[in-house]
Amino acid sequence: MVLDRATVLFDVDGTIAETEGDGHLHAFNQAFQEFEVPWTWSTEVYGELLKITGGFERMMAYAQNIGADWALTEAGQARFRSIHRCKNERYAKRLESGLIAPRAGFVDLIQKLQAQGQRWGVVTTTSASNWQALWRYAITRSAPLPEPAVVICGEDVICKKPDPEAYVLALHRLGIAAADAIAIEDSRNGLIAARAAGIESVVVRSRFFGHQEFPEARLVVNELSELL
Ligand code: XBP
Ligand code: MG
Repeated sequence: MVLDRATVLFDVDGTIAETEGDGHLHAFNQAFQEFEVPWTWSTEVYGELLKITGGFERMMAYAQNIGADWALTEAGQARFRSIHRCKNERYAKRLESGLIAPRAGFVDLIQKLQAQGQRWGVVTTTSASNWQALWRYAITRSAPLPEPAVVICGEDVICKKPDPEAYVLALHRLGIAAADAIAIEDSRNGLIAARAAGIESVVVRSRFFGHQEFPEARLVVNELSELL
């Protein structure tokens, strides 16, 4: 069995659910419209922007790319903090409407880990509110699941993935060594973060990162159900 460690740490976006295209991207464009920012991100542009982890950081990187200096001033950044909050509210609404489901095999995998006496945790660079909305409206909608033993979100760290900080913090909070955990990620940034924390990793291919190469992964699968 590949998931042969006492604790399995899951990335969120792209790994537990395909949240980016139907969720975050749509919500970003909604927020831009509401705040009268003249930006509409296409799927192609968003695919490139996903190299930047963190929604706020992503907007700032885009502003820099297109020379929108007005967005980078102190006042501009404060406005984009509000736009980011609005994006997350719109994202939660989309989840509440039942638009996004966990990836195939996720619920079964958590139940199997529980039956085998293994713990699971969440290590993500998304905002805590986004994780809570996914947990409430998508993951536990149909089946009750054991709560994760640890949840690390974007607000918990100074440096987001590919920095290992989120994984190092998860190990610290769990009081375990890297060798006692295995991570499941969908992106190169996430894989690099987990490996830099010394954690073996499995990659599940996702819509936006499926084409990437993952030489540091222990295994690459197309669906979580392959890990059952
Ligand atoms: C993915 C991310 C996140 C989301 C947006 O995180 O980079 O930034 O796209 O979330 P992961 P926020 O794959 O580690 O779950 O807008 O809340 O930052
Ligand atoms: Mg991800």
